[in-house]
Amino acid sequence: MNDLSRRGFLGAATLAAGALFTGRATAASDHVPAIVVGSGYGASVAALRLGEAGVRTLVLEMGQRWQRPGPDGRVFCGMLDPDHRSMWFKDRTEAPVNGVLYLDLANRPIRRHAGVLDRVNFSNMGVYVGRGVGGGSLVNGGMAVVPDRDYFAHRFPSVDADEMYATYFPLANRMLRVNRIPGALLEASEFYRYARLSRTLAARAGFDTVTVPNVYSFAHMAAEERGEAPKSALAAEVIYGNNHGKFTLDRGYLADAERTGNVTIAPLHQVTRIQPHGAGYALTVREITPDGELVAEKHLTCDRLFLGAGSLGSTELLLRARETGDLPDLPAEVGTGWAPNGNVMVARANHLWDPTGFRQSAIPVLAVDAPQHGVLAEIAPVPAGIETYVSLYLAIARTEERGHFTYDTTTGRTDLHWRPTEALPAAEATFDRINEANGTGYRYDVFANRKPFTEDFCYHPLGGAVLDQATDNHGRVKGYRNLYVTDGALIPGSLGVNPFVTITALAERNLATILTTDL
Ligand code: FAE
Repeated sequence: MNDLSRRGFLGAATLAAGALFTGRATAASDHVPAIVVGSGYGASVAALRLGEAGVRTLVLEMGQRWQRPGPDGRVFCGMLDPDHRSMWFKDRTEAPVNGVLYLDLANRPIRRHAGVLDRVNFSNMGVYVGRGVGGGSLVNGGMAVVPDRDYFAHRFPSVDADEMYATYFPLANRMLRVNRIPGALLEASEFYRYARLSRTLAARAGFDTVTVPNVYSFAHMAAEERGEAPKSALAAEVIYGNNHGKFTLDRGYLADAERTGNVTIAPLHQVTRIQPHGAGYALTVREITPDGELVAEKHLTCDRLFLGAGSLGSTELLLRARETGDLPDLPAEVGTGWAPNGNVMVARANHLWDPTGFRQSAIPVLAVDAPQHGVLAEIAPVPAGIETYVSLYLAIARTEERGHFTYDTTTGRTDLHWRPTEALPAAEATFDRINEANGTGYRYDVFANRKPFTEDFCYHPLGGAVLDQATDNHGRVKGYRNLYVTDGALIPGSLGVNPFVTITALAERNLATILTTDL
């Protein structure tokens, strides 16, 4: 698709959906051969590969299908003017960056609605996740990074790294349409002044800066800058969705899956319970309206169940099933091995002679590499529309620390037990050095906690049903047959880079084996 505008895509998708709902695997029928829960990266891979193999498959996604423009002509609201489309059933937005000069500029009251971004709040950790057909691909920054090979091999000793790096990472990059920013755009665009400045300051501290590939089309971005394409990245769109330019899963894997004729996607369908049913599973599913009213509670059965509800979603479903006795033979490892990929967000102050630019692309393209501290720090935008002199970073620290989840059967609540100790000192060491080299300091006015570092939220929840621990070496859940995990829950807490390429590649690897041996 050359034109990545959502409105252009709408026509084709509506036709496809119309054709499919006359098809065979719908959320109204009781039994389907395969059900995929969720529609993020791992789920989308499963849906496509099952569909191609001729397996009738139903994808149950709790969020909306983001296609129809609102009265303002946009599918998604902007980051600077959030409305009910922004967040998942909240009274007020909960953006990660609060504002500048201690002013709460980013957040405002909103109507409760099935918005595209959720922040799931535990006692000392807020986890951001995408909600909708396409999962995290709808809201994320699009940074598509293959992990360092040695670190990958360290994290996944049971996985054949040769095969991953020769076959599945390249496949994931192709399927996700990963591209790199052209040098001319990076070096000349005023929208990347903030990134170039951070690169200069990092170099003074002796750190290299690397370019980060992305699924946002840089051809589209260049056309945005020339005024020849509708603006999205250059109009401060990210976290609440991009109206143009980003190759999200609903345009890639999921559209391909629907085209097989075997896959149906049911949005606004949340799976709440999994029980055994013959050799397969029975699911309890809540269908809601976009405003949260219950449409129906459904009971569906399947022969094979693929959990792609994300690290939090898949872990919670399994944990609840084990603790309530629905699936008592699930292993003790379910609910363990979780961590936020060492995420720490950092705000630095720049000198008045070093402006970051009041116009900033919302799509990050550079990262400071600090291997001596085990940190890769993405240079993030602050597209506030005013000069802020703030440099923002998402540091990803390599860590060994892990948390775990518990489920309280009386309240029905899932709790996260998480004590961070490693990521913050690593990020501090990196940015102390950058500040020392440049005679600069930190900003205390940007985050709600009034600190220059935040480790109380993350974008990269990983683990909970870790590969080769809670599952076998290909995502088959231990203790049960025909039950699979296919998403970020498989990843043991830390990757050292942004995770979606790895989640996709690992799901491709696992599905290739499952399809040839199990089906
Ligand atoms: P995920 O994409 O989270 O999809 C899970 C889906 O399951 C969601 O659509 C849920 O609504 C749905 N679901 C959950 N529970 C249920 C249920 N019970 N019933 C039905 N549906 C359910 O899973 N990663 C990168 O690599 N690069 C980036 O630049 C980047 N930036 C990010 C920025 C933001 C703001 C956020 C929030 C995340 C970012 N990430 C980034 C993380 C990335 O999006 C995330 O790792 C993947 O989306 C996780 O993929 P999964 O397949 O695990």
